[in-house]
Amino acid sequence: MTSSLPNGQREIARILRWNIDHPGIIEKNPAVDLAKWTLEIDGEVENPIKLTWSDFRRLSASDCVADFHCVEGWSITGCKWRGVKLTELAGIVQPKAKAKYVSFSCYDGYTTSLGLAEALQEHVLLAFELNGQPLDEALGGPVRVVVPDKYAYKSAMWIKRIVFTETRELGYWEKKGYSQTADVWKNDRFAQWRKRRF
Ligand SMILES: Nc1nc2c(c(=O)[nH]1)N[C@H]1C(S)=C(S)[C@@H](COP(=O)(O)O)O[C@H]1N2
Ligand SMILES: [Mo]
Repeated sequence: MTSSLPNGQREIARILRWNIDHPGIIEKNPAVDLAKWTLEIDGEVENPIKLTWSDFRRLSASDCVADFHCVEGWSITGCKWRGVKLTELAGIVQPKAKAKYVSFSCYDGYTTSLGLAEALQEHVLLAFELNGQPLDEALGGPVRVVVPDKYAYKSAMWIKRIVFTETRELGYWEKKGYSQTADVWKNDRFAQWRKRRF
């Protein structure tokens, strides 16, 4: 994987991840107590749910190895994530036919969104482990979304709520002119209006 980074990306060492200052972070590391942690999944679904930590950990888990690409140009290769597939959760809540998008909101107030088909790709995970360790709070623990092949601003840390919607809600970075689709293999970084302005 190291030999095939997308255009405009350079590899950095895994250890540096903890030192990067993310301008996107609204409030650094919202401490989420596992006893109080909940994940709500609702919107245009047949069976809205609110999971506690023990509910969530009873769901079957899967592994995914993927490179991680920030839109600012750094990549970390070979991240070994373990988590619950979003398709698994969608199977429980049953999105209605009119659900076309998925919005993610986080314990730090951050938001992002995906098209339904993008969100329901098999490799999209709600990760609770990275490289065999419980996911560090600084990297989005206890649970974050991981969306391989999209710039990392789509991979919401400290996930709190997932809402299936009929229309697209723009997230924190998307409102500032970053791409809604964010496909790393197409160098798809900015919204059209932002490309015209800069
Ligand atoms: N809740 C939340 N999720 C977020 C962000 C954020 O500020 N808040 N920043 C995004 C951006 S821009 C990046 S690069 C990655 C950083 O993830 P990492 O700390 O695991 O490298 O998280 C993404 N998810
Ligand atoms: Mo980023």
